[in-house]
Amino acid sequence: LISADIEMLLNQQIKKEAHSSSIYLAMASWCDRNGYDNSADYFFKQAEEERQHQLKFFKYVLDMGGNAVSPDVSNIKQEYNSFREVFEEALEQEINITQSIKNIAARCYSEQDFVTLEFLNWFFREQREEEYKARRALELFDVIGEEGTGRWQIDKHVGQITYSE
Ligand code: OFO
Repeated sequence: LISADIEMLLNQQIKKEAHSSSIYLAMASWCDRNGYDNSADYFFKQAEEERQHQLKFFKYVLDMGGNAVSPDVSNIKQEYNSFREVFEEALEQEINITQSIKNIAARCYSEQDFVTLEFLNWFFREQREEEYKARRALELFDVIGEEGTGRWQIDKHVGQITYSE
């Protein structure tokens, strides 16, 4: 069983993961429309992963006897000022998500909910990877530079980002 407080925090997280998924879908659309096909693929994949995260939280709440609420998602930004801005916001998004999961874990500690804490561990590992990939993508803008065919090169390398522990 989970407490009403944890249930509320997990439902907020379900909404955040759904929101993330929609943000990434908008980023995929922007990248595709602007000729950055590899980056579009990268964001399609991220959108899919966030959807899976949403479902993982959703099922956990139900498995623990709680009420999982299907979230409303609104206010998705559809336009970006630059290719770089997309990746800046993607990194910011991941950092916020990590912080949000940390806040749930802090609450779990204070009420000794070790079961939910253990469940959250998977997400901390996942966030390590997601933050790494987002940071790596942003670094490409400085390492390669945006002049000339730079953005084309950046897009190409975004498609090759991998993470290993
Ligand atoms: Fe990458 O945000 Fe989900 O957990």
